[in-house]
Amino acid sequence: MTIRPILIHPDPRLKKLCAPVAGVDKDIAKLADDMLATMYDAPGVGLAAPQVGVLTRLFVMDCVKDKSAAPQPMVLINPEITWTSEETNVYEEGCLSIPEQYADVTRPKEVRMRWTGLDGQSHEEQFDGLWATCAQHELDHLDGKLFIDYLGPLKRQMITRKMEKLKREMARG
Ligand code: K2U
Ligand code: ZN
Repeated sequence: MTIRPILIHPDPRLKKLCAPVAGVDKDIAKLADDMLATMYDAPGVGLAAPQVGVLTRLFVMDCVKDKSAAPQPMVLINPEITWTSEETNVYEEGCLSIPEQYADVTRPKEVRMRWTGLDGQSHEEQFDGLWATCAQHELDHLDGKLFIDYLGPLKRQMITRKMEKLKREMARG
């Protein structure tokens, strides 16, 4: 497995609509393996393919909070939402592509998703808690949407300017 660099906002690749995965093959399996390694290394609880520069509809997540519990890595290929709860909740979200910036985002409290697994089979599951928030956050990435897109224009612009400054400093080394 390879830890891949994570793109930092603003980057046009983070705003693109990702293409469906045509077939589950060894390249997709390698991408998923690298994304899980990159996610755990960050650390994070989710990661979408466009965040490592691959504009395809795949994300990984593992929202197990108890570090003494066994990890529960999930790979969701061509995921789609099949149901959302009326009830919403607010979570202070972050993003590995927008480091050290956090803001409250309101999303449906529970969500059902259908996807293709690495086994090539169709799966469907209902998520709640952090799993629900993370799954919706990652699916947004596949549609070129970032959590800052739910904020007002001034707050979004302030965060973008901070990231532009960070990228200039990173470029200077
Ligand atoms: O997509 C990403 O950037 C990964 C996020 C996923 C995420 C964002 C907001 C809420 C839940 C998940 C990273 O995991 S951000 C780091 C993090 C870690 C623990 C809890 C929340 C966020
Ligand atoms: Zn994110």
